[in-house]
Amino acid sequence: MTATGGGGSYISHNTSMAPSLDDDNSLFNFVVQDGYGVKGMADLGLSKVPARYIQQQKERIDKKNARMCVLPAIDLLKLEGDEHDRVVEEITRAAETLGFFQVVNHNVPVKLLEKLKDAVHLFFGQAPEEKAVYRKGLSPSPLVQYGTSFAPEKEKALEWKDYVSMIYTNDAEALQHWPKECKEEALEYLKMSLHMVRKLMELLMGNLGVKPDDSKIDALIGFKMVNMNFYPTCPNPELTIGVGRHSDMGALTVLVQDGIGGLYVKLEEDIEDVGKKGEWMEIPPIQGALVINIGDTLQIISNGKYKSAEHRVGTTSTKSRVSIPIFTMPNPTEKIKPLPQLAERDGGARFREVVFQDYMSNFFNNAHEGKKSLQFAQV
Ligand SMILES: O=C(O)CCC(=O)C(=O)O
Repeated sequence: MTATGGGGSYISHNTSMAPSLDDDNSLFNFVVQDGYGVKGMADLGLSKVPARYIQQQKERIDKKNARMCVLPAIDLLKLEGDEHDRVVEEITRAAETLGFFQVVNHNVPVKLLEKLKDAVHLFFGQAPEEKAVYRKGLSPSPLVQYGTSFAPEKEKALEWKDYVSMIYTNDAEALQHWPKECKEEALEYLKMSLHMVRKLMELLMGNLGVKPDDSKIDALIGFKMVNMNFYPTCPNPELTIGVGRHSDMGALTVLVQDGIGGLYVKLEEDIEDVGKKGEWMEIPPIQGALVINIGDTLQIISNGKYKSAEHRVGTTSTKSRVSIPIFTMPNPTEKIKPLPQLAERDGGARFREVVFQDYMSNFFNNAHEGKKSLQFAQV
């Protein structure tokens, strides 16, 4: 079977190292097992995507009809002045509706964000064997994992993305184990972003009527991971996706995207001045801004008041795209459940108590499927 229905070769040049892309097993071994990734495959010079990457119609992104989310970035500097209350209101409203917002004046130097994006290109621009040392099960450190797609063994169609995940334990281990091409930039980005994450958590918890204290916030963001995503150019962007529909499982995600675009969020309900329930909107790249999104953990503890955002990523045929999310999550042993005062006020808890490790295992053991992950905790 071929990508676009016709027979023949996928590869227009450089065939000496090419696997047979008409053969699903050969393709899977090359891209996933051998660690060539989508980039290694795309570098062969594909004229069309292999069948394993063709999404069902309902998963494809109708880019022509998707609107841009026009909400302006929130200026965090204004939290310090007269407009404090209005800015808090903007943040909490975004958390209660779209689950996504962008921020500027976040205190992470814009120059650092630029260096970080360059570092991502440096890492993924290496020869496949340099990256493949970090493959699952082979990586010299449990803190670092390189891979492709999200759950390749489980997915009906593979995602057009390579990634490297770096778990944070402490600075020394990060500098010792994270890949040398990006470790300094990634660590600096994480540490500088965490000030903002704490501040946002304080505001969001405060809005739930919880007096923010450090230990409560630590419990919700104790586990931190920086991912670097690389989306190679794709010959058939209309047929593929970079990341399938999902919500993040943690508390807050911070994300830098480059200028290519392609991040879409779904409206869970009608939102005044934004759009209609069920609509997908693109979160436009804003130079120097960070994207923040609410994860399932905040939806659970707020008893559904905050909305984890269902989102996905498209592909493009013009330029490769990079993004760098920081996932902040509860520690694996942490138990999460709706805050008792909210459950009481709402006439019952909408989610059961879950040990975060179990939530994570369920998340990673399934292919992306929108907000289905949240069902694991639903009562
Ligand atoms: O690349 C992006 O903009 C989003 C990435 C994402 O959703 C993820 O890595 O889970």
